[in-house]
Amino acid sequence: MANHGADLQQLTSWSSDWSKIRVGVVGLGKTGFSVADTLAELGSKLLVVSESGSAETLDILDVLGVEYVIDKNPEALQGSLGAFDPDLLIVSPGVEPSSLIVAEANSLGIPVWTDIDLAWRLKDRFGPGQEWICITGTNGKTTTTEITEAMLQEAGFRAVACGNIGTPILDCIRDPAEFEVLVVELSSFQLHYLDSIEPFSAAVLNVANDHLDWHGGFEKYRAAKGRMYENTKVSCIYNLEDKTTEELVQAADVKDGARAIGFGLGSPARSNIGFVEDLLVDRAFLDERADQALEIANLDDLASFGVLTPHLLSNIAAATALARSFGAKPEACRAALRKFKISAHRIELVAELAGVRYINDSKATNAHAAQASLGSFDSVVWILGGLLKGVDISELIGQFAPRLRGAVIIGQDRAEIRNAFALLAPKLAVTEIEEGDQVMQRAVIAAASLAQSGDVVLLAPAAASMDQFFNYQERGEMFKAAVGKLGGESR
Ligand code: UMA
Repeated sequence: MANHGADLQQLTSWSSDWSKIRVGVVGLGKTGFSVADTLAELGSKLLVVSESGSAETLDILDVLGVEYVIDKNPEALQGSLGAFDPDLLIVSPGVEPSSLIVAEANSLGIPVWTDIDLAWRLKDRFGPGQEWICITGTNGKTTTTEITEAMLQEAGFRAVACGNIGTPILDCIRDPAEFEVLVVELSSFQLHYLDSIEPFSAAVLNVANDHLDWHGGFEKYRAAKGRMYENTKVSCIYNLEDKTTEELVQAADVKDGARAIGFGLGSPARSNIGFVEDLLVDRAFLDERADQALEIANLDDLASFGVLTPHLLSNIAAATALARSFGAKPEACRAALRKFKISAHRIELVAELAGVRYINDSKATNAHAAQASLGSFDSVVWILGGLLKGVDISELIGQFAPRLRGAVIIGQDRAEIRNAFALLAPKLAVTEIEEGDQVMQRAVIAAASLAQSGDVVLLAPAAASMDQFFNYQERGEMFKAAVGKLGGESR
């Protein structure tokens, strides 16, 4: 490993001397650009290597004087990095641990960080005291992050959501708004590489199979999620209905005094948050929690959420726990819930045509998310498929086959899904949509022909979208457009 006089242990602050280190930045999407931009400002010596990079981004790097190598060939990128001789690599979350570059860095003892580790050291950009509230989980991260942000803002805190949700964390660290609390959505990719942070409060919403090909198996994925609670200072928030999350809290090395707070759909015991009939109540963040509960909201306050699935109620309880742990008052939580608008593509009612409801849950990019939406409806024509990411979805198919009127399969991994249906629900009407033009429109027409009044046509693919669409948003937009073409009134 190179030694250029840099001691990474000393680099703990925005005001540390970052100019002595040589940093290899791997990947040039949102993360890589934010890292390069930040470290260029701090004077580090940089080489960005990436398999791709937009012309616009490369222009900016030219202006910043940052060197880069763009090459599809990982060996070429590795060669350039080797010649650059970095003290530190900062990788984008999409870069797999088994990749040549990461494997080489590990064998040479070169530390590998993500933007999250860098941001932790730079979070005093506008002074000390910024806190992080961190959220992960297989499913529901983004919604929970957004609700937490809304509650904290309503309570008067300068709060912002960032991380995997889409805004790179370094952008928020450097934002002149001088945020006092970041609500950080963390993916299993970011957690895998995470070195050491100290969240104010942390939540793991649930743990189920996802991204198994990236991590190399469920145990590694679970272990990555478990890192979320390490060093938490105030509240470790876990899901009472998901035993794994509680086990992860128990196994974590947290700061003295940190409390475990459970959230769930049932009536909460002391130190938990949950529901008593149609009331959301807090029995965690009040002095009289032994024998009292604090009302946060009722189901009428949640009207703007649309379809209130159990999964969504669980996210709301988790967000309430996080916001309350930071001191948001019950009335602020309630006001935020009343105003909240759920983002598009999450169990979104698109139209009702001839008694059939068309629901867009394109955000269901894994089996766990699809399970949450399938479980919310009694009779479903299910549009599914795409990239399964190494996950076997037969259990999901077996579980929900009795509720299905039919299924329409799209995407690259169709054969696997078709075989699972043949085995587990051989009598079910299953239509396969071949690749080609207007995949979603053909899928919606096929689903409509199977559906009967009272059914739901549900796009909940249980798979990633990138084989046929730019991302899950585009997949959802295409679904909405195709439903629109069926000729009904959109709502
Ligand atoms: N690249 C390489 N080599 C590789 C992999 C990627 O050079 O082995 C390059 C690509 O050519 C491209 C860049 O790296 O130039 C892309 O990096 P990236 O895939 O890490 O994507 P970013 O644009 O940096 O976006 C990342 C997150 N993406 C992933 O984790 C895959 C975004 O989450 C996140 O919003 C963003 O950082 C800001 O923090 C997206 C996501 O899909 C939404 N997340 C997954 C999920 O939610 O399931 C984990």
